[in-house]
Amino acid sequence: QINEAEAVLFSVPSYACQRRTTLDNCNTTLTDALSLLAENAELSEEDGRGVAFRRAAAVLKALPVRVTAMSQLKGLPCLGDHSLRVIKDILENEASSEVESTKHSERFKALKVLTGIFGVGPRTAERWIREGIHNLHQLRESGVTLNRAQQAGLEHYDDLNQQVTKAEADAIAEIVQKAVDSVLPSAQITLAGGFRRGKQTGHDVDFLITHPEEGREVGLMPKVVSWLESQGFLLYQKVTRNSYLEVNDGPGRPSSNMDRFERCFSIFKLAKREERGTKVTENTVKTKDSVGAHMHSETDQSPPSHSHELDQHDSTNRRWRAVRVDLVVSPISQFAFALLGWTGSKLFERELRRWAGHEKAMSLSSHALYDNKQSRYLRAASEEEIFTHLGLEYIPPSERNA
Ligand code: DCP
Ligand code: MG
Repeated sequence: QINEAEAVLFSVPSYACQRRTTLDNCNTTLTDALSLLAENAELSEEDGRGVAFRRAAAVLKALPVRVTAMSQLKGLPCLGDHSLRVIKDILENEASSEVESTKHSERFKALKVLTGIFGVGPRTAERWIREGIHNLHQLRESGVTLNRAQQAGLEHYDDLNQQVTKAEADAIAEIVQKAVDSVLPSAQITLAGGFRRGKQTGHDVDFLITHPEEGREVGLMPKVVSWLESQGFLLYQKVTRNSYLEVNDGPGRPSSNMDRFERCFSIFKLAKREERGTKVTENTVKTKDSVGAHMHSETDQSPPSHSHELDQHDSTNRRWRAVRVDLVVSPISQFAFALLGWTGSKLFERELRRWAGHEKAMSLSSHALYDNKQSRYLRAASEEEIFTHLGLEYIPPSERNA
């Protein structure tokens, strides 16, 4: 038993962007529990509750020791009554009854399965549940109309719900680099998202693309996508156009947190490791008989041989797998903001924007930083400069895992 005197008290600043949060988490039991409640709230479109649980979990992730007694939590920020109740339950009884009943509830399970389909958000899932659709089988039988993204999501459900490894992310980086080199030499790609924070797995792979000369990046996305498509690397793609400079809310009036870069949501057809071998670029791109050819969709449609059947239905006998990839093109003048905005974690991003707005009277987006008091934009050529503008100590990507 630990008494008050032995309990070590920690001083934790209240914004996640003021803290260093590595991937070493001493409190996974507690943070998993709080994250599950956060997820449930988000799936139920109760975003306020979701954020509260996320913030509480993030405080525990930042602690250098495992919490074993409530007394250790004294003075810590962001721990509301509800989160404290859950933590207490787990410390005293090994498990929280609320977490357990949520985890096993039909509603939560159905929301998880349905939103696990690429292209399906909480609102669509909720509607389907009301129509009695709780799983993929019922969805397939229901005859509801799916959009193109959802069709691809359903088709590649198992692959897309299997974590992407760092090795796979690196293999995709090689392909994207090759694509960019082919259509605009000296354009640069940067791995962002969780992998940039040092995670070994992720739900997708995020890339930023830019060019050192402002303006040269214009029109780049369609060319990159065409190249990838022509090489048989894409199972699905949808490019959304940059509308940052469009009429209604130009730079002076940022209307939402959504950023407006040219962005491609895609599903890659990635050769499996055995097939990729060590020379992925040579195999997949140059050689006709190699994996690149297998990756061509026409090849897929052709002779329905026995092995082809296996190819389609049994992932262990397939030579490729589907991986979600996001591509974002940014002009170099906005690149530091794009990089900061696309590195995450999601909570870290949210906290940066909250800090900027509430503490500094500034508006931060993935495009720019606006100082409301000086009524002007603050330029930055690096993430470090943005932290400096914000009056924050620089936190490197590996410590943004809030
Ligand atoms: N991002 C954001 N707002 C969006 C889209 C993305 O703030 N509308 C940022 C925060 C994320 C990063 O971009 O960290 C990438 O988004 P992901 O959903 O891919 O998140 P991660 O890469 O952190 O997680 P995972 O490892 O599961 O892919
Ligand atoms: Mg990601």
